[in-house]
Amino acid sequence: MAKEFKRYLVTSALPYANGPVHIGHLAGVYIPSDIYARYLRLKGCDVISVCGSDEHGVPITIKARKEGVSPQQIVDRYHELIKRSFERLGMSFDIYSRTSSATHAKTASDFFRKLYDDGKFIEKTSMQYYDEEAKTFLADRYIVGTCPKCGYDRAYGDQCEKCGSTLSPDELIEPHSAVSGSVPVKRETKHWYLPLDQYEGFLRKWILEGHKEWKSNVYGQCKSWLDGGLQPRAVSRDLDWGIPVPVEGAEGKVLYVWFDAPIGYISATKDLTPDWEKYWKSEDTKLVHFIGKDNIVFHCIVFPSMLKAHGGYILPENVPANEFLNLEGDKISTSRNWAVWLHEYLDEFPGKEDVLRYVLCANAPETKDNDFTWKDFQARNNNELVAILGNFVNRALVLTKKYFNGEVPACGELSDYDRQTIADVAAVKASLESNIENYRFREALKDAMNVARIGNKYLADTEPWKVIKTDPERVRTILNVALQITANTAIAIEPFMPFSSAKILKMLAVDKFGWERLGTFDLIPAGHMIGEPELLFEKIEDDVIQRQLDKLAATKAANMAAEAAQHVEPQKDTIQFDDFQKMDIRVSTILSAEKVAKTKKLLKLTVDTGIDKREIVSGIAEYFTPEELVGKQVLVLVNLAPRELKGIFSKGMILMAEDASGKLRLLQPGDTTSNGAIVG
Ligand code: B3M
Ligand code: ZN
Repeated sequence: MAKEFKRYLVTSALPYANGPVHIGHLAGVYIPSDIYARYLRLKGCDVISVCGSDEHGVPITIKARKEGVSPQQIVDRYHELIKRSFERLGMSFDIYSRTSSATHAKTASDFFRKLYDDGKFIEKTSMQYYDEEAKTFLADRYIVGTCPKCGYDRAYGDQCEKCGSTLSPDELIEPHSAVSGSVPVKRETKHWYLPLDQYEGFLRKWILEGHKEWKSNVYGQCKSWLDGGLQPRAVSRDLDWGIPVPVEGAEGKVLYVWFDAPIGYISATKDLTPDWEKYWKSEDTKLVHFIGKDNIVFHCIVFPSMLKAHGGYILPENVPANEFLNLEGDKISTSRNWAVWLHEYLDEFPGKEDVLRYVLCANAPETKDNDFTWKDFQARNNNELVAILGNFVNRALVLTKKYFNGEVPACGELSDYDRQTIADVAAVKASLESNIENYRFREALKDAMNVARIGNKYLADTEPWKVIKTDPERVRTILNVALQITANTAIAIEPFMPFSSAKILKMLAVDKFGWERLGTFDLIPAGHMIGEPELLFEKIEDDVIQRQLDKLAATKAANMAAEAAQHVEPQKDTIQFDDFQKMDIRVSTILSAEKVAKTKKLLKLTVDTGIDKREIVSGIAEYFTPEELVGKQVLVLVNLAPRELKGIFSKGMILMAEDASGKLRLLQPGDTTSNGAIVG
């Protein structure tokens, strides 16, 4: 029998305030958590939902250095952007706090100090990488090198972004400073460690025995961490940005960001309510952490061990972490700008907040990584939201307006089909509740949409627009039932699409219903006057999607160019001057150009080399059109042995520059030069 709880504490991973939020964050963490919190509120539960910006950590200080501003300026910029974006998307946190707040500084430092005073830490002096140029120790992302697992040459000291491995700076091959680029030296430094190994027994019992119901991706990751054996983990860093370690002699040291950030949930709750302790310290509270899979170890192993070490706090009842969302088949990446940024979406798709909420829930990576494509976004909007939900609601309201001047008609004798339809809608509730309460939000969304699907089919089957001619009394019943289903739809979709739910209630001219009314059919009384119908959703046309695809294509091209610029072919073997002297390179003008039939890459060029006019076949058709080339002066290697290509006698070679991405560029003399001029 599932334990009954008196209240709920819902936390959502605190986004780093070093960049905007993107669709991967939303699908992984924030949409699920908002659905869950909204549902509990609708049911009248005592629930608080807390979130806030995670404002410490090395990525923020690196960005600040790059931009020549202070870390505080970085976090102020992104805290506001993220907070505003969440509000615009209808994220209904009860508080969106931040870890640079005074409450958090005190809460986190007191938390550390208690563990310190209770002797829960190990103090250890070790040799750590130090950048003598920048005069700073190199923690986590401050040090880069080659990943020992996959060979990626820009792996960080704490993690390889390419293969996802958790690393330590000592594992990096050819480590160098991300601050100055210099090769670091080792320097002695003292830090405090949480001896996670001492909590293995507690964690095994609490998770592996006590929470077999956790999602398999979460349970599995916890099991492998525990089976791998836990090591003491440093909870302080040599940094000047963060919460100072509250111990004498710890100048220049701050709390490790992953020690302080989860405590941010507690400090946010303190800022929200003086009753914060009943949420964090009572076994009658159900604590649920919504996170992405890369945060599982911190929320299931590290933070619970901290709470256990501190004492007096409850532990999470569930941590329904999602996997990752990809974008158009590629991993979403902030550094490569490969993302759909929430604030840009909101600006480019005004009024379509619920479309994004719907698509990201329908496609959520709940058990495995999943892919977001703009084509799927368009299809779900047009074929599901417009064609089913929007169409049903619009018909029910417009027909009531048309046939009864907006007055809700009385319901007459119900037919068997009417009764079956009503029973089908009522039956949705149990499945919808079970799916939400078990964090199966994709399935829950299908249930919620089923209410509209049933309503849509009911109108299509009963055809009131035909029956009105012969039996207006019957139409009164049909539309009364349809309007009750419309009101049920508003309740069922509220956790998922709050904006559309509110629009339906406004068109029905009724106030918000409680969850307990879902599945009832006396929601809209006869005689009630409905409001003005308006379209809930509009079709998204191909050109709108193409613009987004073009934007991503431009990003990809920019990334390839940037990648290429960073990757230069190593120099070839040394040659003698005489070897070079053998080559005869002349300035030449391209007189004509045409595609070589039945080939994709070849162009036949007629070139004036100053010596003669000759034909040259060149494999550049994928980079240049014939029109682009005619009249251009280029450099030609004229004494290359002639070759026959596709029946054409090619005498010479046009010199090109090819970067690592394979893109070709013409090599041209800066000023117009006479054909035949010798290049040497
Ligand atoms: N700031 C977000 C991330 O790892 C991290 C979550 C903290 S939750 C306490 O993407
Ligand atoms: Zn790697």
